[in-house]
Amino acid sequence: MRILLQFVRERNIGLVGIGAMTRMIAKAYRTADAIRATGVPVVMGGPHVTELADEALGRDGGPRHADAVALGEADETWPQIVNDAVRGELKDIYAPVDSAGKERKPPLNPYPVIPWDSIDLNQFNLVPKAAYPLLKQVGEGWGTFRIIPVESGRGCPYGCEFCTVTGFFGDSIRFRTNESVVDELLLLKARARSEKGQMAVFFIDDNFAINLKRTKSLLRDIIAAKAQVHWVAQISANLLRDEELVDLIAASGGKWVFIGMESIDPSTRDSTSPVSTPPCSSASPNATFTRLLRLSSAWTTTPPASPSAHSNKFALGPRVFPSSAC
Ligand code: B12
Ligand code: SF4
Repeated sequence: MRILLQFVRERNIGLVGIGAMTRMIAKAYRTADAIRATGVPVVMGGPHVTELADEALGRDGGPRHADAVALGEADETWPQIVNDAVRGELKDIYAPVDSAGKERKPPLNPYPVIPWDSIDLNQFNLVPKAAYPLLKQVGEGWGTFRIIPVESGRGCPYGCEFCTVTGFFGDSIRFRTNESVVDELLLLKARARSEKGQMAVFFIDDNFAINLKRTKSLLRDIIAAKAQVHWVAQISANLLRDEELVDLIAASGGKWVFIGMESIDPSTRDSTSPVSTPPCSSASPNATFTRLLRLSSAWTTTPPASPSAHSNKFALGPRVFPSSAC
């Protein structure tokens, strides 16, 4: 916190934006409180404050943590927030609505160019500082391992009860163009080449193969442009039955796939019904999976009592990451 406050002071920062999921909201509020105490206004956004804007604004009887809250997707409201902050006229709430007051989902086409050639990548490094010297001994380039988030689309049609994604991003999916994703990968690939260290891309779409035709066309374009980087994505199990998709995943640099499952044990799954039946939980692992280099599973609601017992059912021994996203 001390370093952060020093940074805000030394750089003469005039406005701070903080995004947080519910999991980290307490820390986000503490950080916002400390920054506001220095006189710098704080804007908060993300899934938690979108649901509970009154909490962040101190309208629920608790302390106020933010000068303003951006509801939902802020791609188009952010410029307005910055302009209002410059004039010292921040409003409490910014909602992504059109002139008629109807909710507006920002299109992902055109998509902004992210300056990956110059951006500081340290924030994406998963290797703790203390482990640098040890890892460097493993081999050239192992001092850092950066996982870079890249989105190719937003939205999910399934609306599972426990998940915020459909409510937040909508039930129709917006995609970036293949060209825009390929160009971003080419930038990252060039950066990885110019620096020592390991780098992989995490396609943060909730279901990267939700539209099979589009995903295959994107993967083909990645291969054709030689834009392959090592990548990770979340894909529902039913879609991975498609052999051609798995071939394209491998050829385009895909190394790990997160598969969301309520449980691979029907008795555990039944005990959670009718909480949800996401498509990601409806298929069981088949032979296609064994062709992926790594397999990770994410139980969408209830991790089985004994993950190791279930893991034995996979040929490659998956790692277990309990998670609510597919
Ligand atoms: C990628 C991802 C992860 C990755 C993050 C990797 C990384 N380095 O980015 C990993 C795997 C680590 C992860 C972990 C977890 N995740 Co997660 N994750 C996601 C996912 C799939 C994408 C996030 C994303 O980048 N979205 C795309 C961007 C564009 O959207 P965004 O972040 O929401 O930002 C927009 C707005 O929210 C807003 N905004 C956001 N921040 C700010 C800030 C300001 C100032 C402003 C103005 C606007 C603004 O504007 C943005 C542009 O429109 C989302 C689901 C989703 N589709 O969003 C879940 C999601 C965020 N995760 C979720 C959860 C629950 C978790 C875990 C708690 C799961 C678990 N049980 O362990 C952990 C927590 C990790 C932690 N550190 O504590 C929930 C959060 C729900 C909630 N109420 O907060 C989500 C929404 C999924 C769900 N099932 O509902 N996650
Ligand atoms: S759990 Fe997965 S399938 Fe269900 S709404 Fe969330 S992202 Fe969509």
